[in-house]
Amino acid sequence: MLTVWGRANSINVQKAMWAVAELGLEHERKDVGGAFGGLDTPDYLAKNPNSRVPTLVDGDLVVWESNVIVRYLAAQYGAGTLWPADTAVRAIADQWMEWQQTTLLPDMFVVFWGLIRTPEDQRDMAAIEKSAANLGTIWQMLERHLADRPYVSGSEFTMGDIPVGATFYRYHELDIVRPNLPNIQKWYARLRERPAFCDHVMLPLT
Ligand SMILES: N[C@@H](CCC(=O)N[C@@H](CS)C(=O)NCC(=O)O)C(=O)O
Repeated sequence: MLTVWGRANSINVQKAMWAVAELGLEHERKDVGGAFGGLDTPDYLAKNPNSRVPTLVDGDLVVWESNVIVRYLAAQYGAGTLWPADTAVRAIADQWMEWQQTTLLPDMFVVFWGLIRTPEDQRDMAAIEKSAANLGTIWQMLERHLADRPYVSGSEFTMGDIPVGATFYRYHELDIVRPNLPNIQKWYARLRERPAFCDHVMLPLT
């Protein structure tokens, strides 16, 4: 049985859990991180010296970094579904997974932490508004990409939808100014039809 270590309100844990649920894998999730603590114990550090969540344990394999966990689960258990058989399709899925970490995340971090996890009187609203404006531009890239395909890597839902899908949920829920993103909204409606997305990602922002 798989074990996912990490609190349910972490976006990085949510990506792993969304993949686990899409694949219907028997699993347990153990609460660590955030208010649960436990990331600096010798036992946890032996599994994850990066002292972050999530960590996946699958038999003898211990692996961390959320997008790597999603890729591993897809490759190991989702050949032809989450893990596209066609390497060209897989490259596009991979591309948007990397984009989520390298391009979306920095500004998402500023806005999410600023508005959700920082007391109102300590917020740097200038930084939050600047990052929110940047995000409006950044999301337009995916908006254009989705103009002629229903999912991130083409005609089918794959691992490529998971990191950006989890991030878009948060972006959509935040109290910020957003541009009109009709293609993304149609894709987001498709994601909301997936029970795994609703159960593991569409949680209150805390
Ligand atoms: N690049 C890592 C980042 C992991 C990370 O920063 N996780 C956050 C939660 S989203 C964390 O562990 N924070 C400390 C905590 O939960 O106590 C990944 O994608 O897995």
